[in-house]
Amino acid sequence: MGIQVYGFWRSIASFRVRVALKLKGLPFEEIPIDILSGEQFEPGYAAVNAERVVPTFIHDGHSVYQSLAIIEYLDDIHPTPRLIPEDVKERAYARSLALMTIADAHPLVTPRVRNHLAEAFGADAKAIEAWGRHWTTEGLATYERLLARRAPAPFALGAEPGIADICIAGQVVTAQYLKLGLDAFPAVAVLAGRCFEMPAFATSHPFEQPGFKTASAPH
Ligand SMILES: N[C@@H](CCC(=O)N[C@@H](CS)C(=O)NCC(=O)O)C(=O)O
Repeated sequence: MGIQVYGFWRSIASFRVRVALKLKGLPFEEIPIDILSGEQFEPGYAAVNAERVVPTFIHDGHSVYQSLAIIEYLDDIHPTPRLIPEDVKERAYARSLALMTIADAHPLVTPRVRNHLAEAFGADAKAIEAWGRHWTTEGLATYERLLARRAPAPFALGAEPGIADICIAGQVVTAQYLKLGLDAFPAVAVLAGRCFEMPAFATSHPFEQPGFKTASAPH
């Protein structure tokens, strides 16, 4: 049955899973769910994912949700190359870096939050964009401070890319959506540049996905 991923071209969480699968060389089928048009709420997908978000990862019929849990699962079923270190302290540091995007910065700019800002508080497109720019900048600034304390060598945790690099690269993609420059975040820019030199990252970029070419919504 192999691996299927319900995802969306623009989804940063889907990007994280896409990169992880490609770094491990695992073939997968991506099934698009258009989260901008509300397809995540249709009964078919709502039955697949109780939270009504992407990604949903399916391995031999077994479902896993949440990009961090999915990447941990991938390390368990296919340990090479490891994306989360085995060393306890390094693993905690890798998860800390990952969660700064997964738990803190990224959830604030998802469609459900942007839609709620408009519907419950009357925020217009300009206000919602300012909101997104603010929280995305906060995320970039946190990463920049952390990379200044422990310099990439050359990736966030050492010689090979892992979950921390995947998450930082995803934060940079969000910045690209919002046309935020990275001049104030040079360490983040260099690290992301290094990541996107690798085919696993480059071919996972949202703008490289088939759905991007046919997208009618602004991005
Ligand atoms: N924390 C989740 C993120 C899930 C999530 O918010 N996904 C977004 C796309 S990146 C989504 O499906 N949003 C739908 C919505 O906001 O309505 C993960 O890392 O997998």
